[in-house]
Amino acid sequence: MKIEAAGAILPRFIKRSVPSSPPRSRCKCRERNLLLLVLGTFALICFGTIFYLPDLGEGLWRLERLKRVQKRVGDVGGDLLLPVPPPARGRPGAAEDRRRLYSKAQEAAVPASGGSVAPVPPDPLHPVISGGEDPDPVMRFRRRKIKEMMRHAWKGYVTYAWGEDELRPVSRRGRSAGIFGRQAMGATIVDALDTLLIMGLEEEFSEARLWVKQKLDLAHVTSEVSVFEVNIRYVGGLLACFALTGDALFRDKAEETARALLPAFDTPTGIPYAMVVPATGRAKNYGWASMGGSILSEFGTLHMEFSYLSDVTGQPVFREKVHRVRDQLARMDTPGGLFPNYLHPVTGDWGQHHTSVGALGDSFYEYLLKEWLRSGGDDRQALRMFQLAMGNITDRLVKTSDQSGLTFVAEMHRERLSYKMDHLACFIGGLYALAAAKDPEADTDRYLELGRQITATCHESYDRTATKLGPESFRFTDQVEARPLLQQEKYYILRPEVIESYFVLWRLTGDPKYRDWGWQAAQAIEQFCRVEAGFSGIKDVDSLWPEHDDVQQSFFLAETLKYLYLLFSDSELLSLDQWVFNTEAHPLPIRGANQLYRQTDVG
Ligand code: DMJ
Repeated sequence: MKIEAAGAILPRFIKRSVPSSPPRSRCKCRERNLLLLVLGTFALICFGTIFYLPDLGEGLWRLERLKRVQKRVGDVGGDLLLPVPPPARGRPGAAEDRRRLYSKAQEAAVPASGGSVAPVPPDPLHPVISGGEDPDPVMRFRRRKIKEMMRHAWKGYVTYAWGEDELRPVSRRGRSAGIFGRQAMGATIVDALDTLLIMGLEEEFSEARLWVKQKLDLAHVTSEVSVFEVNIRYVGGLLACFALTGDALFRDKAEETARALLPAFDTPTGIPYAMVVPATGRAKNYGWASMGGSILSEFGTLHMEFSYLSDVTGQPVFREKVHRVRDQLARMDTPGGLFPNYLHPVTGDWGQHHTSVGALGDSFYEYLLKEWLRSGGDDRQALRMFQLAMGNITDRLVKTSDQSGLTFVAEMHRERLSYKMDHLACFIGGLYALAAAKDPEADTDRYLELGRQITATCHESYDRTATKLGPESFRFTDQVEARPLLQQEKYYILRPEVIESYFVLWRLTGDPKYRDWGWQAAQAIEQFCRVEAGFSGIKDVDSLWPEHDDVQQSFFLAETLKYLYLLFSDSELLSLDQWVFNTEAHPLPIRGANQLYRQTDVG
């Protein structure tokens, strides 16, 4: 407020003194007084800012606000208001692709929150897996705030739902998620483990590890669990912890859990069923999925974890299963070059011709590129399929809206386009950018630009709501752009995909606007989703008093908070040159590029 007042004084002072030309002595005296007043105000603010800096809370919130105001007042003394953040240290640049992308981004970027970026080669021998503070005090403050949010989410879960799958933060009880069977299987514990570790929450990590050691036993669950969900959250989470710590407990639990899923693969095609009862091996598909079909985003999202598991256990069975799935897919004709979302595991026929990078399709595309990366470039089949699939998606599904010129990815239903994007589909902005950086044959400029534009569209989907949180789906019609059309599209369940793309784009381009967008989202989550016992999804992103859905999804701790934390960390922390994130944000090491790969030759 003081700064706004100062900003208002300056122009008035200049205006009054010039045209009226008062007597020299009076003018001088008034000038001196005003000047003293302005300088005094600036000195007070600077002193106040510095004084409050060590006091993590208030002072830095104020710094945030000051910074915003500074942006607004522009040149009028702006530099005096805030200390210039120290230059960023050690932004990695070992990979040539990264350097190329980075300098391109620098040309285009309009710095919004300061902090220059100087490429310095990372040390490949010492992957940074915790710490990683950013030199910019604003980023350090934001990161501390995200860590506090993680503590709050965790505490609520520990207090009211320990051992259950998820927390109901409003009614303060546990929630058994169904996708993990009827028994409580501690999904939040396993999903959150690596976030706790990366954030340096050691006590919390230790209590979580103890639960894994004493209680985690998916192999004996007597009800149906989702093969996909168990893989990405449990197997992925445990493997990430094994890589990060070298603690064999995590590897052994990952193996035990993945073994419990293997009966689902016993089909004529090798395409697994969606659900399995671990204790009996009975497997089946969802009744609603196109005539008993398996789902592309589910059976196509196993490769990273299963292949890595084979490498660290020396047991080839896991890799064999997923390679069979891939070989089956690679043999099939794709209608119009697009992969339909359903495939029958017995007949090997496609189901309904519905293609989407949102629900039912999304992470299949993600894993094609990422498994090629994770395998250190070994899995060429994955890269080839990625190039083909994304080439056709880019040609046929990427569209631009009429009024605002927003780029989005449409869906295809039979031969008809549907101009709708799911929140889930927003990961694709980051994926385009990753392909631009890593795929040697990608059209770098085009893919990077698509990554930027689609991410900007997803940001619009947040910015155009009352809460500044994005809806579950948004549309592009004559009436609306990047807005939900139906009431049932308006909910936000703490999903990560938009923030995930901000994170990837920030890492690959260095454009500070992604950090600002991430911070906007974090503040909105804090304002509308935080409740006394944790964080809850909301039912209407357009209501300023939204009703809570009373679920704290485990992916909020695994993904949303982790990506936010990394967004405000130094880029050396879990460098994208050494790690690749599975679809649940669990970091897996890149073979040949990461000392923590921990391959075993046994078996
Ligand atoms: C997560 O479990 C994963 O990101 C998955 O790939 C998609 N859905 C949720 C988050 O929205």
